Amino acid sequence: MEPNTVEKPSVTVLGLGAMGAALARAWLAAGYPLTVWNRTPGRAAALAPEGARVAGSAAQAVAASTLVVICLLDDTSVDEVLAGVDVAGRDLVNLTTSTPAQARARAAWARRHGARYLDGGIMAVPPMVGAPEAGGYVFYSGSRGLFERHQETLGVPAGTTYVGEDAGFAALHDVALLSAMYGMFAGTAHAFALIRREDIDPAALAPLLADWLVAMIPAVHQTADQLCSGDYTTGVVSPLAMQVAGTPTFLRTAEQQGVSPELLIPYFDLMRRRLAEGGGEEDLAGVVDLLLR
Ligand code: FVH
Repeated sequence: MEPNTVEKPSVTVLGLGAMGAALARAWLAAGYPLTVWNRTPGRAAALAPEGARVAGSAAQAVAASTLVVICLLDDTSVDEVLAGVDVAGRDLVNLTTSTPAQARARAAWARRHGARYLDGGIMAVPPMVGAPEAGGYVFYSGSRGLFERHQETLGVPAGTTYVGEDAGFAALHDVALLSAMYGMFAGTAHAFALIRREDIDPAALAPLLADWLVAMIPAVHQTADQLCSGDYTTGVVSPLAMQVAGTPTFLRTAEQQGVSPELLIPYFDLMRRRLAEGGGEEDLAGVVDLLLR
């Protein structure tokens, strides 16, 4: 086999919590020269035996590489770490979970300070990093040219999905997917609560629940198609009128099982409102519009 003679670009990672450390280890394992910094120095020192250069300050770490990856707790910690640091000429990639507005403000801040900027939203948990088979990936948004320049390096810890020039879009996609996830977790919590006091093994319900949720996934695509076309009645197999008629059964069952309906009620209320507005022949796409303020 030909030896790999192409020099790998140097990477700096600021923040070595569970996620930052996983990212750092993925680049180290792939042979990238890596400089690390963390507020609590022990976390950086732990990576030295694996080949990382440990910077004495965030400023030194930023000075060590053109590509600087930031993975801190939140936007406030990014403020604190970058305060007074010279970022001119750097390519900042901020993987810290942020709101779209925070991401856009950070991009503007980077521009004012002479840095290029990409924002990222990580769709993975730490064990999925550096494990391509796990399917984890990161949304990126901001300069397409900058993304393409670093795509190979950024693709080492996890897959890359570029979602647009607007720096806020990675955060928006991240939050959209995670919000849907919490809706699913809410439904799952309610389902387990319903059987909690019965002689039903949660481990027996789990595969049934998981398979049912997977079977319902096509509804995501149908909703998107309906939102795109503006016709919410095409392809409807479970009309809203029928679904709303069924909601008392869900609420009575919850009551009989001694389970609070608090996770279901807000959604049922929206379904009823849409029905009252004349959406009985639709499926559930109309709920999307009711959420818009
Ligand atoms: N871990 C996960 O499952 C999720 C997966 C999806 C993406 N998130 C986001 O990734 C960011 C980092 O998360 P993390 O898991 O690494 O978080 P922690 O293990 O809690 O580490 C936090 C790091 O941030 C440093 N830090 C916090 N506050 C400050 C500050 N004021 N100044 C400087 N550094 C700060 C902390 O340093 P230390 O406590 O070790 O000194 C850690 O390095 C995050 O946005 C997730 O939402 C992870």
